[in-house]
Amino acid sequence: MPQATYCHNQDNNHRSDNQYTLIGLGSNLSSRVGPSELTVSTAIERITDSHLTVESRSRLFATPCFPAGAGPDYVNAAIRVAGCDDPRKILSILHGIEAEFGRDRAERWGQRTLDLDLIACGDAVLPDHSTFETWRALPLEVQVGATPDQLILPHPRLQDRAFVLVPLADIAPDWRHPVLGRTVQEMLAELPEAEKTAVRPL
Ligand code: PH2
Ligand code: MG
Ligand code: MG
Repeated sequence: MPQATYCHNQDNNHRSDNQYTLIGLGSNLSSRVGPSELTVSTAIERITDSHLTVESRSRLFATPCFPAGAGPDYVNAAIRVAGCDDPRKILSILHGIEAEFGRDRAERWGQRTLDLDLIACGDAVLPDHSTFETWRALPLEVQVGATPDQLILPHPRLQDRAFVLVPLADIAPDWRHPVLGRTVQEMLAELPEAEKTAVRPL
């Protein structure tokens, strides 16, 4: 095993080998287990009980809905799962858990009981670099109405969103974006200060 690539002499959150999967959690509507905060923390327990190995979890954060006014504030968090071999299998496990928490995928865009987003799987760029680039470069007005029908990795908007990057900085500050070449910490440093301070730890 290539154990030497792990940084045993550092905080476990500062692994820079990218050999893990990053998942974002969000909720802005109560589920059967309760309000969003409880929904997100229960979902993390549920993922821990699945076949996925949760290596670390971020704090929970209250975040303003994006786009502003589209719905209630969210609770967001992120987790790091060991390995990065089979993103489509991980996605199908996540979809199953969303359904258990009452996620209705036809519901209005602004509100969801539980949203589990596959943010990154190690260095994977899916389905290929050029499709990834097309989605990453999508103008803001098109982004709101366009949903890809295939898995795009890394998540094409992760570098723009404080509600994704602030939780990620808790668990994977040194993960490096395989296309942009920047770490979570570096991407976060480029966001406007007001967007970062609007993401408040709970
Ligand atoms: N998710 C969305 C749309 N808007 N806003 C915040 N603050 N947090 C989210 O997780 C979020 C959002 C679509 O999944
Ligand atoms: Mg989402
Ligand atoms: Mg989603």
